[in-house]
Amino acid sequence: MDLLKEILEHLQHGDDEKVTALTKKALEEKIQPKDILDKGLIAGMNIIGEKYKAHEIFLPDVLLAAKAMYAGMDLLKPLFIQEGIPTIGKVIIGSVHGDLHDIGKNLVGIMLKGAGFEVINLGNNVTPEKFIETAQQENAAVIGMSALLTTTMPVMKRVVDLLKEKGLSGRIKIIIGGAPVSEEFAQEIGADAYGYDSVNAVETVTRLMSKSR
Ligand code: B1M
Repeated sequence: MDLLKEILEHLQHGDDEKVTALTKKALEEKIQPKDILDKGLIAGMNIIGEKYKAHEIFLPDVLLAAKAMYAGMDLLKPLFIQEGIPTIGKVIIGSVHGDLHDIGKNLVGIMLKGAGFEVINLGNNVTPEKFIETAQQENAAVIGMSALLTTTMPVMKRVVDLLKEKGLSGRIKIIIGGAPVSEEFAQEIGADAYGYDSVNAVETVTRLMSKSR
């Protein structure tokens, strides 16, 4: 079995030690970190999502798989983040209030850091007020919000509205993302942009930054 397939399998079994060992081995064999992430870790997590949806597995299984995903990501993280590059702008990121999913959002944070942005990661379950207060205090150019639940998507609109109420629209740009979110939803709520994955989020934030200068 090839290494990436093995990572995908062991991630599904929630075996973080095996995932760590295999990720190390894949790096030693010069497999690209992006391939380890996409074809091993994310692919495994997607299968977990399908199985969970089909009631073939339960929440504890998903949690264990998420732990294994983080074990692999910890090794890849430094490779995506080049040390010492000057920051090209500040971005506040977080998963919206009510949402505890943070794997995708953290991935977006890692990629943004790797691209030279200063990233302030507020974690998960972040209130609209917290997003905006922090962006103001830190003089950030962009707020990035993530939602994985259809029930938490409306929080994104509250942030957009609050920013408008405070007269900050345009000065602070908003990008949203997460599996149930779409370009149409971003337009509907008045967000500045939608990012469909972590690579696209970097391209989009770069575009937003150049507009806000
Ligand atoms: Co939950 N969960 N979960 N879960 N979970 C989903 C999202 C779900 C689709 C599973 C399913 O039913 N098939 C479903 C949501 C259904 C819906 O709303 N329509 C669901 C549910 C129902 C729940 C609970 C309600 C279950 C329960 O308690 N009964 C509960 C809610 C908790 C809460 O948030 N309040 C819950 C809990 C959990 C765990 C805690 C067990 C765990 C989260 C652990 C963690 O994050 N630390 C978990 C997980 C892991 C998942 C699945 C299986 C995987 C999510 C993930 O990490 N994907 C998920 C099923 C699925 O999505 N296939 C599911 C990998 C990650 C890399 O992808 O996050 O999409 P993703 O991020 C991508 C893009 O979306 C994008 O870039 C990333 C990289 O490509 N992106 C952005 C994300 N944010 C972005 C921001 C941007 C730009 C791009 O700009 C700022």
